[in-house]
Amino acid sequence: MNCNILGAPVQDGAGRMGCEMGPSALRTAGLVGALRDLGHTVADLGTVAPAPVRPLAHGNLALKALPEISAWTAAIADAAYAASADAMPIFLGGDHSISAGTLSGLARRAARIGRPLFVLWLDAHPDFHTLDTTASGNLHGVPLAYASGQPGFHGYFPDLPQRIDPARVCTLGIRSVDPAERQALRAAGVTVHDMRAIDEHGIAPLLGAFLDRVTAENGLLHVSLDVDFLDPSIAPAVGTTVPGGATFREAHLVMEMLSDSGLVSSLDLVELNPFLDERGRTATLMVDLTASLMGRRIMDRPTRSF
Ligand code: HAR
Ligand code: MN
Ligand code: MN
Repeated sequence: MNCNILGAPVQDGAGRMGCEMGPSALRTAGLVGALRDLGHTVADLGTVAPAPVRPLAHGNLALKALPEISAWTAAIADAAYAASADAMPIFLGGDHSISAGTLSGLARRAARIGRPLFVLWLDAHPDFHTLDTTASGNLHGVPLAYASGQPGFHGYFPDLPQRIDPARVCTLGIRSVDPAERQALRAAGVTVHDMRAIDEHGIAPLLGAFLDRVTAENGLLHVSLDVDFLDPSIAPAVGTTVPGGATFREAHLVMEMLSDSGLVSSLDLVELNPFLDERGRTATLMVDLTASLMGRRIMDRPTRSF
């Protein structure tokens, strides 16, 4: 496969600094080499340049860095559209606000080629706040709401070329949801597989059912992997740790099943804060998970097994 690597060193969407170093840490942990070892052709397209910032005033006074994140979203959307023309893009965050841009650009690409875009959101959080409902004001908490056309972004974030149907979004690993998000997720029809569902059923059947839906509609599949999907004991380098996350094997199993499916057309690696890491172990784990997604195997498995 041909892969396009693109850095999006955004940190203003998170509550603390450090995600700006995410792309460097993922490169240092050997992302490009790992992909090449698996036989992929990799182009490192470098770093997205932010668009000019213009002043924006909003009634929610808690909002932080709205002009900056709005500008980043415009730049990243254009870059994502371009990077998805001829290859599988892998976006290196940066906090999760970058997905406002990646999802926008990828939705435009999917519409252009006439296929539905599905999203697998691997995260402790659904990131389904609007500009009006976020209480923290941290804009890494809004990208999924924005990209799926929830109200209140007009005039503040770039107008979406194409919204993602929330019925084609599956969130997995969720364990921190604010009341306004809970209500909006239900109303919009997003599939939410929280950690309790994973405990009760196991992660494989939940993911398998979603992949069957993508297959049935001949969809494209974007995967957005937030570091805090993982349990903090294995992935400490994130500003918003939540206990009770995915285990090492649950995370690799998700990636292995995604690889078997052959459905994944784009990937975000987000929220890595190298300032909080322990000797690079979280960056290394994110690279290893990407390798599993891109075909690394313990043993050969000739047929799909779920
Ligand atoms: N829901 C909380 C808020 O809006 C926490 C959002 C945290 N988001 C991320 N990415 N870290 O998932 O502030
Ligand atoms: Mn997130
Ligand atoms: Mn999160």
